[in-house]
Amino acid sequence: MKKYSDIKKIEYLGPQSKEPFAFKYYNPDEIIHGKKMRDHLRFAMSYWHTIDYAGTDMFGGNTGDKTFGKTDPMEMFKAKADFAFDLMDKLSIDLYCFHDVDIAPEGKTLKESLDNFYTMVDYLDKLQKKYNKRLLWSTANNFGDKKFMAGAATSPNADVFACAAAKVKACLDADVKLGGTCYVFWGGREGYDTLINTDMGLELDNMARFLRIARDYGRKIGFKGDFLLEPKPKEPTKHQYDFDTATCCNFLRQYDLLGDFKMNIEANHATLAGHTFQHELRVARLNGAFCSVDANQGDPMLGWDTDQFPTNIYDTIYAMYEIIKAGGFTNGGLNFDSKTRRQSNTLEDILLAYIAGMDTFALGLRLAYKLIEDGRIDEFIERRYASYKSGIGKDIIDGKVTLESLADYACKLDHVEVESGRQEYLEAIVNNVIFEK
Ligand code: XUL
Ligand code: CO
Repeated sequence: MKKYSDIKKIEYLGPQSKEPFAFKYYNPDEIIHGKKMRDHLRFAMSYWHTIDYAGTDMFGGNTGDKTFGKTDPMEMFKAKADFAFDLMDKLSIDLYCFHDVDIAPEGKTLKESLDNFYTMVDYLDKLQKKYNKRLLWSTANNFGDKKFMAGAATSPNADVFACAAAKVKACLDADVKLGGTCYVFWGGREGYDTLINTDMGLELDNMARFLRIARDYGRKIGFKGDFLLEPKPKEPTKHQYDFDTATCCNFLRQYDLLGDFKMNIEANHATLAGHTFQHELRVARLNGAFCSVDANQGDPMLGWDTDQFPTNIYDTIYAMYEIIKAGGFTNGGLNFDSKTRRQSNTLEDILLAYIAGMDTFALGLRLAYKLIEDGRIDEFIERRYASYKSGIGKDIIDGKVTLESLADYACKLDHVEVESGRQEYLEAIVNNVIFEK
C-alpha cells in the first residue's frame, strides 16, 4: 500500500473503484439537489484526534508519532499545523475545529499558554489564506488541566471559573480572527461524581452565568455565529449536566439562552445517553436548535466514547434525513470527532479513515434524498396522523375542545381502532431504497 507522502490528492473515482486512496461516493463538486456535495456536508477535521492523538490509551502509550520530527515545542506545533493543512487539502476538507491546547504548546503559566496560543492563531491564519480553508469552530479545553478536576464554570472554586473564562475569551478571539461560524462548549467536567459534595443549584446557575458572559463578549467583538452546547450524559463525570439535547434545550430555555445557543450533536454521545443519533438530531430540529454535528460512532458492545470513524450506513442515512429536514447546515458542519483505532497507527491510516467516514456520509446524503424522493416513508407518516386533519382531530389542533366536549365525543364512540404502525414494512422500504439497482 502507498505511503502518506506518495499521495497527492484523494480523487473521486466512483463506487466501482478498488483504489484505497480514492472517494467512492464523495464527489465534492457534484451537485445534488441544487447544492455541491461539499456545501451539503461541510466536512471538518478535528485537530485533537487527527493532529495530536498518537494512539495512547488507559493501558499503553503511543503507537503512532505526531511529533513530525520536531522536539522544540513551538516548532512541533508549527509542523503539526503544516501537516493539518496538507491533509485537509489532500482530502478536500474545507473546515477544521480545535481546542486551545490542540494547536499550541502549553506554557508554565496560563498567560504563557495564551501567548503561545495567539502566536499559533496567527500562524493558522496564514495557512488558511494559503490553502483557502476556514475554521468551523474552536473550543476551550476546560477539562484537561488539574485545576478543572471539579469542573470549570461549575467548579466550587471561583478562581477556576475565572481561568476557564480567560481560555474561552482567547478562543472567541481566535474564532473571530479565523472566521469560525460556531463556538462550542463541551462540558466534560460540568457535572458531578457524587451529589454528597455538590451544590447542584449553584453549579447550574453558574453555568448559565458563564454562558451569558461568553455570549456577551462574543457579540461585543463581532462574533455573529452560533454558540453551541455539545450534549453528553457522562464520561469523564458520572453525570454531565448537558445530558442530552432535551436537557440542554430545557436548560437554555430556563436561562433565556436559546437562540444564541444551539446544538452540536455527537453520534457517540447520543448512544451513551441511550438515544439514537437520529433521535438527538430530531429533538434539536424540533427545538429550532439544530446547528452542527460531531460525526463518529460508538461500539454497541462498549459503554464508553470510542469515537470511531462512522461507517454504519443506516446511521448516516437517518442522520442526513434529519439534517435535510432541518434545512441543512448553515453555520454548522460535519466535524469528524473520530480517531483512527490504536492499531491503525500510520499517517496513511488517517487518510483511509477520513475516506471511509466521508464516503459513508456522502452515501448517506445520496440515500437520504432517495428515501425522501421515494416518498413512501413520509407519505406513511402523513397518513398515519390523518385523523388530525378533520373532525375531532382538527378541533383538537385548533384548540376548540375541552375535557368535557372530548368526554361527550368519546362516550358516543362504539368502536376505536388504531391502524398498524407497519414498522417492518417501513424498514424493508429503507432496505429496498438502499439496495435497489
Ligand atoms: C468529548 C468530545 C469533545 C468535544 C469538544 O467527548 O466530544 O472532543 O467535541 O471538546
Ligand atoms: Co465532540
